[in-house]
Amino acid sequence: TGECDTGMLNSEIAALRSELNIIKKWLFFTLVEEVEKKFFVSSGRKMSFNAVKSLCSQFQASVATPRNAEENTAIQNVAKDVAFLGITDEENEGQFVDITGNKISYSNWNSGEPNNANSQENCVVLLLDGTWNDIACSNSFVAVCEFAN
Ligand code: NAG
Repeated sequence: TGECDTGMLNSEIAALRSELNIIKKWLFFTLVEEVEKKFFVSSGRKMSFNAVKSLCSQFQASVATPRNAEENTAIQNVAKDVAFLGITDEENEGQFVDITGNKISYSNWNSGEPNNANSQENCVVLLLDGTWNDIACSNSFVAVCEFAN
């Protein structure tokens, strides 16, 4: 009967849900750093800033942009190497903005940075020690994307 079919479907849905939850936990445990409102994932591959931007947008994600020290550390943990952040001063030299064009309110520059070396550094990388350096956008660094949670 219809009732019976619905019962079978409901228990099948419950079984799939619980299976998905286990897989999600496993993925997060091995690949993901989660903070309050977002999570960070790295492809582990190095590429130019434009390539990182298009890679992240393919997954409806954004380039990792730390808004506080906790997020900065989370990106560091997931990247395991020097990684691009979603911050540039391509529009106005010395005015660092996020991907949406908003002025950043948190920063963690290395001492002496940003220095716009050779007048060519409009992108930002997270160094291994967690501090930031401005760098040419054409250089290749690890891609880290952020997803809304
Ligand atoms: C250079 C960096 C530069 C940084 C400087 C600090 C490259 C290509 N250039 O090696 O961004 O400001 O060190 O001393 O990595």
